[in-house]
Amino acid sequence: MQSYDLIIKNAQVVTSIETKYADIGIKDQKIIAIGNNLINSKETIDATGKYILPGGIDSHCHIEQKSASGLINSDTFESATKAAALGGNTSIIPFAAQYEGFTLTETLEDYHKLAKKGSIIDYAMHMIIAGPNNDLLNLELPEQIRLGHSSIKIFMTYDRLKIEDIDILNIFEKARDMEAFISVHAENHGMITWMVSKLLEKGYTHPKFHSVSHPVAGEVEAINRIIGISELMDQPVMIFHVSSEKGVEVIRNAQARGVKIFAETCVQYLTLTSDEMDKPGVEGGKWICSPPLRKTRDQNALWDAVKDNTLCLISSDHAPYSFDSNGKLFKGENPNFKEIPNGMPGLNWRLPILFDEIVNKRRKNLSINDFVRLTSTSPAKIYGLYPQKGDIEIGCDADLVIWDPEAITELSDDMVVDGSGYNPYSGRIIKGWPETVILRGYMIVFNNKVIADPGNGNFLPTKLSANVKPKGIIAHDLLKENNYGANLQS
Ligand code: DUC
Ligand code: ZN
Ligand code: ZN
Repeated sequence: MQSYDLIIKNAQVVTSIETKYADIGIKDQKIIAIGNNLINSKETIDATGKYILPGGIDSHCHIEQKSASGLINSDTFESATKAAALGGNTSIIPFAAQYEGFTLTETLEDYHKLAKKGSIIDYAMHMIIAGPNNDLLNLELPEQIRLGHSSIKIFMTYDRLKIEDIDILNIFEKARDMEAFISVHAENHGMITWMVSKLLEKGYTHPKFHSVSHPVAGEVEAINRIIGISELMDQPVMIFHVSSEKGVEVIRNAQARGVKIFAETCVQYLTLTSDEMDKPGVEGGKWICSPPLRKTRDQNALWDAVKDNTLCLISSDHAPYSFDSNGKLFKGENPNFKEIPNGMPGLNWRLPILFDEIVNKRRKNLSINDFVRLTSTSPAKIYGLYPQKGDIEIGCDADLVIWDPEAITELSDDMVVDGSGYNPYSGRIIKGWPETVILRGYMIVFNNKVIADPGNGNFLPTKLSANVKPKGIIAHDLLKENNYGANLQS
């Protein structure tokens, strides 16, 4: 008779496509049975009245990363992944940020050391490329893609990170040739720089002016530009952290005419507005992130776009800075909005808040299956982790989260285990909580306590997923083999 290491009994098993009562049998870190009345296990969990969902995958989070301002996020891989696990995640995709003057290889080695030492959950790794020189593009990149880093992030703004269109085109060409996917921070750098200087010149220094300084027009322009480049090169992209109604419109229109682009938003853009920054003193700096929080109207449009799949996943963009001289206030007690580092904590809060919005409040009539799709299955499918991650099926890693749909929690600063020391959602009362988290068959969170050790996480090498491959209908004159069109007869 089949024996198991662990059986979870009597719960409703939820995937991106169905919800059903079943027992789940686990052996050697994998799901090996889904059925009724499973028996013969070393350990059994009775999950009556609960839901079992695939572990959350937060595919956009910054951990121990050197920011454009030179400051490191207020987290270690240990603190960040504890927060992530407590928030129902079993995998993350943080960044290795390469700056001008550093090789991609040494950058990746550094971040891998940190992740290997501290992470309590599994992780893949995006590569940020900010200094795309010839050696990096021709020698390092192919090797790193081969080693399992199939995702590249580029920035169109931030002084030390942004790259010019010519470099974007070079990276797109390489990515297409070598089978990598590209994500983009799309905001117009010139517009932001100009707005900031005009506002500061007039003495508008309060945190609330951060939102004005990143105009929606800048997001729209950069999204349009990156779509044009993506179309020219037939290289699909992920547009990160879409924040505005107008940004969504551009993406929806491009998708409608057949451009293969993907877009995400983040929990903060769906649930907070720029009013958060309008608090006395510099308190509002806690909510400074880029793109900035927008208006209720934008929030509504983002939910509509989640509903119609214009936005196909929801991440946290976790990028915490403590609210003191080591973080948000590193330029002094009374900084202007531009001197406050950009970013908010979110690894711990993304899933509980979205569960409340989607499953409990039924926002836009989304379902619990949509919740799984947006927060686990889609990130796995897009970034090359599927079917190992992101689903509950025979053969998948046994990454499972037991949700109590009835638990009521008031979010507070006291709950914070990440390095920020504050909870941007403090005071919010939510229903539903990920009470038990299982990674590859081992319990890592039980009764809201982390019971795993740092170093527990495995690196997840990725390959370009078939879902995000080029369409293969590139204007054939753009192909190198055709000399970029130079030898075509008209
Ligand atoms: N914006 C980013 O682009 N990255 C990290 C945090 C932020 O606010
Ligand atoms: Zn970004
Ligand atoms: Zn980010």
